[in-house]
Amino acid sequence: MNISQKIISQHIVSGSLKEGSEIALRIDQTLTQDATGTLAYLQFEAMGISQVKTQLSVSYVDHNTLQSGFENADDHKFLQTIASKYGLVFSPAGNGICHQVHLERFAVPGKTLLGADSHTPTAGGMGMLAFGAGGLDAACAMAGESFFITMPKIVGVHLKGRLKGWASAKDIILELLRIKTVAGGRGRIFEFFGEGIKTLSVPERASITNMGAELGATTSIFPSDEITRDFLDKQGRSADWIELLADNADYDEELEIDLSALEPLIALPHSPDNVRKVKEVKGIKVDQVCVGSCTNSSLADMLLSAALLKGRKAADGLSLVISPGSRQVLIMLSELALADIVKSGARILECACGPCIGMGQSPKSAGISVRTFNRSFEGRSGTKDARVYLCSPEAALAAAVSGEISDPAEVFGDKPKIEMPKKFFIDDSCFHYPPKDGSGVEIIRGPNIKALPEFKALENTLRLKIVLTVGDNITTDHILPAGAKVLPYRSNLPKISEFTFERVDKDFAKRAIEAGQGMIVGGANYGQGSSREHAALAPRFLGIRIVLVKSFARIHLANLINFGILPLTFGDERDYLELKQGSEMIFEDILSAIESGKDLSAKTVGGKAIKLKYDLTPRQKEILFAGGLLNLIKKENRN
Ligand code: MIC
Ligand code: SF4
Repeated sequence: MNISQKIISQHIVSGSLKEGSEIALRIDQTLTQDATGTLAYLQFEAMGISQVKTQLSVSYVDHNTLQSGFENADDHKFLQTIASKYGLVFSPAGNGICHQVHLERFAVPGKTLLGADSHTPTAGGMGMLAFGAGGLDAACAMAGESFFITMPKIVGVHLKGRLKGWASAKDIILELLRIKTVAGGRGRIFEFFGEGIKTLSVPERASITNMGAELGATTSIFPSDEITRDFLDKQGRSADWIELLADNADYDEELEIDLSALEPLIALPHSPDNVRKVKEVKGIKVDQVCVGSCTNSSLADMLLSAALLKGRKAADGLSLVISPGSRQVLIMLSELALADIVKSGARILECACGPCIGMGQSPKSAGISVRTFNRSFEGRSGTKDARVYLCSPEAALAAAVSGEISDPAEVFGDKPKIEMPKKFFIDDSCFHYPPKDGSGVEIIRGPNIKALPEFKALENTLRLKIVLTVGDNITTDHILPAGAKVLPYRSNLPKISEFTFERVDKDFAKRAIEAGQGMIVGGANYGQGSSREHAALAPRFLGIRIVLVKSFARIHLANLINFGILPLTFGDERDYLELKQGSEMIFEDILSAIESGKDLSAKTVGGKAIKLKYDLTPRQKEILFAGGLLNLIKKENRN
């Protein structure tokens, strides 16, 4: 078996390993972050369970760390107290980005991890089968429920040779994005093998599996080998190591990347798959450079940054910001080389997501920002007309020093060799561990924490206004933006709903409310990007009952179903052009048709029949008929 099959077969509760069949998996660990966690825990609480049932569940605060009002601080306190009550480890603001910290302190090869964040597959760099999901799915896993997915195709990515010159691990995943695009990973696990993997450290592997999320992949994974063992030894966690290797390289699909042929790459605005060679776009003037995020904030990334900045200055007028990924990284960097970074004129940010999620550091109007991050969607930086480029720390710092996109070899000459310390600095005293019995802990809820409304189930016959028509590759950042202005309302659904589709059409929320009940029409890969369930919940709150598109991204599709929105696709994609914003569609006997597995169609008001498709498992149908997963769980608990 390959390693994905091995871990799946050890965790499978129902279903078979046959591609396309629905499988239920036992989840060993969960993680949440503060922007998704507040809702996840409100939902967990509603399930009426006294303790989490996983081997380990960690609640991180890393997204909404700016406290420019009481809202985020309220959320932090809520998260801390609810973690103590239900038996979770709590990682407060300042400890670092969930994925980086989890890799360092908690990820275990061979186990399963479900995280309420789309970049949870970062732990795949450690040989863990790690999935991103909505907060409600994470809450269910904490309650001991299985996680349901459609058995993906396993793609074997053969890494040949070794990286040369200035090419880096980031360029491997950028190359994969160039080949496969942001939709190319749907329904697939990317499993890496070949002699090339032996040249990559765990944090390098994690940069690759992290950005597998941008392929739309179910997850990505590396074997657990001697390199993994070395990383765990240095983290004082030798006992967590197991060897996990593929017995044979038998994959549903295969592709090959010759590492020795790679050179520095860069994704141009506004999509992570818009990849070119750095050389091809050199000379573009740059206003801001950001190094960090869960993709590139490991100690190795930071030490390399320090080595490149030593004795150099950030270009005149350019803003250089650096965010180490964790407290561990920052402590070690400060002992080894932080001064070299500070002397260059760089600004050091706290160990958090920061600029990656628009929590500060928005570029100037029409600014050009070069970032080591994983997403560059329009407006995500907080500046609507900014242009964000994605690349490795090497290429980003070449831009920082020269003031324009540049070939690192021309700016720095030969690449310096980074000496990694023999041991990491270990101090877990900044985590809050739960008491043995949390029943007496009082959960503190500030005024920003609002209870979730109850949602009614779908009706059999519906007349819905098309409140919005959008094109291909709509991201969850389009549907429900993040950033310093919106993020503080992640635990306040009525308020955050006002921002739905704000960047696409600022009247959307108003029109949806006026329509009473409505629908959205979209193109291919609808809902790519983040796992935020607010992108399903907020439209539902505004009365959206159906989303009809050419195709969906995995996590968003699951979130729509979880909140009782019916996801449909076109039977004939040419009909997409027939459906105009503002017109109405009539759906008759939809539930009975779906229940009995019959063909589905709807009519426009003009009388044209539109063929529709639905691809729902029996369990997903049950969720939809109940009006959402939480309704279903409550119903099951009552029975
Ligand atoms: C992101 O990178 O978009 C986020 C913010 O980490 C999200 C989660 C969220 O929206 O809270 C993700 O990747 O899932
Ligand atoms: Fe945080 Fe950015 Fe990573 Fe999302 S992608 S977890 S916002 S650092």
